Amino acid sequence: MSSVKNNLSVVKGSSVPDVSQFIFGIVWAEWNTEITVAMRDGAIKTLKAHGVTDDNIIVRSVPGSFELTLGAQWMAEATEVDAVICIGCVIQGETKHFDFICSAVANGITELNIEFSMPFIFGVLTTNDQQQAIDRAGGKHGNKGDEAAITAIKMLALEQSFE
Ligand code: DLZ
Repeated sequence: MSSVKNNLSVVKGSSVPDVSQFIFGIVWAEWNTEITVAMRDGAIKTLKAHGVTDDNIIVRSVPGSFELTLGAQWMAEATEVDAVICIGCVIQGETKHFDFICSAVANGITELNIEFSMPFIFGVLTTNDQQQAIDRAGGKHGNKGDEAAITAIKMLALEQSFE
């Protein structure tokens, strides 16, 4: 993808290297917005804390988690992103919708990783209830959006280590 990544100097000895020259995409789902916005903002904050500028963060939304795969694919095709962080929150309901959405988005994002040979991060909460989601979107169990950003950074550092 982006050619600038070939110039990256990974900081040795640091568990999370400087990735200020990489371009990151974030695709977030509008379902359970209060959760996904907190995760999205956590991911952006974490990227910036590691030196990524606003210009190198491309953010788009999709209606629901099911649409994350196609949204991320379009982003990868249309831009120079080096990694895409996919953010969603699927909460168990009374029907089987939960199972279908979770399995579709997990499989879809897995396929994108392989198809593009690029990190597409699975930042999708799959919880039994709203409270479990709140706890993981800036609550007592941290923010999975932050963790998704760190995962993207670490995968790019891993890729760099093979070049
Ligand atoms: C339909 C639906 C339901 C019931 N629940 C969720 C959810 O908890 N989280 C989420 O991100 N999206 C949900 N959706 C919407 C689907 O992801 C999708 O947008 C629709 O099925 C249209 O394809």
